Amino acid sequence: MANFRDTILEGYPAKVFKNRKDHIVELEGEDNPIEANRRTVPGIITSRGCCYAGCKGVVLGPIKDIVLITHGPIGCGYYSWLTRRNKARPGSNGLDLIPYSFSTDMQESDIVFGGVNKLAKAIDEAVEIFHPRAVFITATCPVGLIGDDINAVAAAAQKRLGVQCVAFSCEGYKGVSQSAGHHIANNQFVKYIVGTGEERKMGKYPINILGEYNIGGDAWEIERILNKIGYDIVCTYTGDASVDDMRNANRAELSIVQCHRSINYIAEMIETKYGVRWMKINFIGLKGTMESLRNMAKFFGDPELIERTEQVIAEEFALIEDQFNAHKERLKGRTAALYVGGSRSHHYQILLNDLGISTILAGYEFGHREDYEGRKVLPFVKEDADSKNIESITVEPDEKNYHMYIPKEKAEELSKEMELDYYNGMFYDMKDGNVAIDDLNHYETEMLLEKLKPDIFFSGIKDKFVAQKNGTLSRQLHSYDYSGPYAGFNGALNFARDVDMGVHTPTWTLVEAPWKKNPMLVGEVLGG
Ligand code: CFM
Ligand code: HCA
Repeated sequence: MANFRDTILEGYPAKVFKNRKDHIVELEGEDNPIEANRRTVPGIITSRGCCYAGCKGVVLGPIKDIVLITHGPIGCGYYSWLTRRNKARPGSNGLDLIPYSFSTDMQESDIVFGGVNKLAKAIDEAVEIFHPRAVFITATCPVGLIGDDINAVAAAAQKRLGVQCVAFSCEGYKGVSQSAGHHIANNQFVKYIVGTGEERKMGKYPINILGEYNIGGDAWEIERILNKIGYDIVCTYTGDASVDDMRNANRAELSIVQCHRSINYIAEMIETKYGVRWMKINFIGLKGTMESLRNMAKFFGDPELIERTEQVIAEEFALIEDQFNAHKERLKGRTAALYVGGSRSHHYQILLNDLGISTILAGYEFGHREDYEGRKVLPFVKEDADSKNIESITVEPDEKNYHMYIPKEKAEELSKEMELDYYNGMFYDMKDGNVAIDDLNHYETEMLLEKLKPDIFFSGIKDKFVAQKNGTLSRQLHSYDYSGPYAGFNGALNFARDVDMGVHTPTWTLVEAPWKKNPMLVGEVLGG
């Protein structure tokens, strides 16, 4: 029988075959190159979003004390309004503007005659009513097409109103996915936000949490654990974030990076500009959480912190262990397929593994090659190698970057020594014979459900019901289906409970896919 990859590819006409063949990989051995971060075939039903979604919705969306204006027709603002479940509550300045959707609601006349006056008026109105700590303006496709100069509008408004106004030229059509939007947001942060904060007294072990967006309350659970250990959290980018805290990111000693895809740029830029070192961590899964906490303590190298970390790990684990194991007992041996943006398809394999569930297929919507294949980097290597935890390691540094590329064998040897295995891509946690698919489309989704028959399909809203109607349990790994948090110790238990309920609900005995009863018409590709 043809293998799964061939079975998928057989269904494609020649041109599509040529495009898709390198995006689908059956893993074998060490070296598994995959095509990623490329333009989607027009007409294929992709689950990807756009540049505006990555900038406005993902990176800027969770900041609670700014007015975030969508300059464009109302749909873009409306469909990115509260769908991501990035939770927030008012901070010390009392502001939480997350429930609002601000848009200039561009009409035909604005497209023809220009929308800058309407935008300026919208900024005036919003500042007068809401008194935000800053105004961020995001561009949608027509803004770039008609040439509205949002940077000039922002500069004039800032002068007029005395409130910081920053423009983000994240027109939806830029790049090939959300990923371009992340990069644009990161660039503006470094240019206009980081390093503009008021001096504040720093506590012990000051850190930034980067790439954590508080979906379903994840950041709150991570912060709870870190506070308990004794870290001073300077700011979070950008879950439940205050822009004024974000301004002080340069004052931390370490940035921990949860989602690498959306925020790696800023981690590196803050390090280059201000010398704040960064470390990739993962608070999804028990093993991930424990290892991350230990690596952080090791970075600071203080014996007191190392001891306190072990204490908190033991305490937290003891609180959930019995219940977690009870769920594990009911779940182990199941199989899963995962398809999420650019980070979770890797992280959740670690939590599933804690539960004895193996991942047979995984893919990213917009991950880059390094998110799959890994990027062999060594953190904290400076020319003078002054870091506390690498005294015994000498490596030739490259010209500029402390996070250097080094030979693979050397990287593996060193990362073993330092117990830092989070610089690996998703393939590191997958086995031979597992399948990886980049930018999975709906035809491929149906094929995977039919041929690989995973017990659970973890993905997003666009394919959820394809799986459910097929009789396969679906859980959303973007929004957590109204549940969460899933990060940290309590999050792992919530996840185990939700998956256990989903797998064992008696509903499945009552569901029969319509095509199991009645024959259906099957389309045929002509000229393929
Ligand atoms: Fe990072 Fe994210 Fe993800 Fe992402 Fe997203 Fe998201 Fe995601 Mo949806 S920032 S890459 S652009 S972890 S919104 S919180 S769930 S696709 S895997
Ligand atoms: C986005 C946001 C999204 C979409 C989720 C989904 C999110 O990419 O614009 O498709 O279910 O997490 O809210 O990724």
